[in-house]
Amino acid sequence: MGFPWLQLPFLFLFHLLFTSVQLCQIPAENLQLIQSLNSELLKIAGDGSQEPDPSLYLALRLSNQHNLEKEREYLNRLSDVFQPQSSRSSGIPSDPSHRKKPGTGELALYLLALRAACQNMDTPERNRAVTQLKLLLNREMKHIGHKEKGYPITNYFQYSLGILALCVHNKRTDPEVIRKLLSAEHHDRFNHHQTPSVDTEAMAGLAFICLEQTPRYPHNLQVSVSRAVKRAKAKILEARTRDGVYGNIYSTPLAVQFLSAVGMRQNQQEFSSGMAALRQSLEQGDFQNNLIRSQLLPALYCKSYLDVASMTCQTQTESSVPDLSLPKPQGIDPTRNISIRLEARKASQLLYQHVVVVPRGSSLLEVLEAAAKDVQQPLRYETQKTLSGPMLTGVMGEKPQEGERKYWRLLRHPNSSLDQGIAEYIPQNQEHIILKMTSW
Ligand code: B12
Ligand SMILES: *[C@@H]1O[C@H](CO)[C@@H](O)[C@H](O)[C@H]1NC(C)=O
Ligand SMILES: *[C@@H]1O[C@H](CO)[C@@H](O)[C@H](O)[C@H]1NC(C)=O
Repeated sequence: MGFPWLQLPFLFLFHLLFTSVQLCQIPAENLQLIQSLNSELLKIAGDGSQEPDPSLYLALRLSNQHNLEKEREYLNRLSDVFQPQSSRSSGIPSDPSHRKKPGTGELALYLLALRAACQNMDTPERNRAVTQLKLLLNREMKHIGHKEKGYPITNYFQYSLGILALCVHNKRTDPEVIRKLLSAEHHDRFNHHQTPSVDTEAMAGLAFICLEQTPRYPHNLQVSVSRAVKRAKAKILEARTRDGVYGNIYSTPLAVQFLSAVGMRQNQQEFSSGMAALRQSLEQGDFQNNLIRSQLLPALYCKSYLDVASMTCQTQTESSVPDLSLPKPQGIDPTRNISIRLEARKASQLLYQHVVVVPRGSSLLEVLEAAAKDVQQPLRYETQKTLSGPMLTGVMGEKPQEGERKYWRLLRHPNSSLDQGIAEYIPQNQEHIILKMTSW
């Protein structure tokens, strides 16, 4: 006992290590499930026919297990799409018309991805990407306007992602941009069709925690940021349902990410019940959407997008991800047909109504496809590719005008809003689906 003063810090460190391991303990029976999720995300990353998605890369980086080779390849593909000038591989100068013009959210996700890869940001192109994001955020801010009467060009979810991305890179954001988000949060402006969006609250909350942890703004702004973190936490906890879900099951991954970032742990009931709900839904095969899956994986490891800020890549080691698969929905049953009543409305106008016959297990998208093939009464519709999958953008030639805050909402008669998109939702026999042009 020569140096008794040395023991205390050691004990403290030991305690810290020990508890931090314990605080995100994954029950053995769930581990395989989570590894299956990881494995499926890696398979998608390896599929060259799909456009690379920065949120998928983020998920792989925030996992506890790594296939470093595949992650590196995926990062290269991402850079080729987002910053083709840097393409080292082909040697062919990239066609500027093929260059992606990412919006606020996508650019923010790409910058988060670069941080998750511990990439050196001190290159002209990467600096340009940061400047570009600042520019986009400024445009969004101007669009919101004075007294926060307006809205961002995209939405507050992407606006928050942008602030978060600059923050994890330790880049300065215009304080006025931050103030607008604070004010919107304070005045409950994160609503999509009258219901508060837990996803947006969580993303804004992550941005606020990041700003709180890297104080560099005027004192009064920092005070407001800390208050906003507390408010976001209270609102998210309040959105908890009896099943332990925050908002709906698809906003729960980001809600749990936020709660992790704000310091909640498994030994707190509100947190562990959210986690249990996620695992159970994963087991039931409820998570079919790849974007949501990529928001889910970090949550299951008690991590959040904020954790990329402190990512140290040297300590990550290769650990083979077992080749596993998640449970799938039953799939199409060609031996049984079902009928779906489909209708499309714009205000009081009925644009389309028909009963469509499809094999059981068909997705809503397959119902639309079948309806389009009907000779007597063909449905006309359009979709657009997004990171979340195909979005329904037009029905019978009706599309929201550019800049108009309207969309084709998916409903089940009489008025329940679907919580999945056309590619994932599986209607049951005799269901009555309404496509309704709605403001948001
Ligand atoms: C903002 C938002 C909207 C806005 C988007 C408009 C806009 N210009 O911003 C509005 C209100 C229109 C909307 C609509 C819908 N949404 Co929404 N939306 C979001 C939110 C909060 C952020 C999306 C975003 O900006 N992402 C960031 C950028 C970088 O990614 P992106 O792919 O480029 O973003 C575009 C797409 O996400 C698209 N989009 C938005 N929602 C959806 C849903 C689906 C299924 C698809 C394919 C595309 C899509 O709009 C974005 C902007 O153009 C997410 C939350 C989340 N956790 O991701 C929910 C979320 C993606 N939406 C969801 C749902 C269910 C819908 C609807 C199907 C609801 C309905 N019953 O009609 C509709 C889509 C219907 C259709 N026509 O296909 C779910 C999806 C769950 C799942 N299982 O996949 C989420 C996760 C919310 C939730 N927790 O329930 N949404
Ligand atoms: C299902 O419907 C299609 C189209 O109407 C028809 O061709 C097919 O024979 C039906 N299948 C069954 C099993 O009834
Ligand atoms: C749906 O309609 C019922 C009956 O008209 C009503 O009581 C309920 O509030 C409505 N729900 C929503 C989400 O609009």
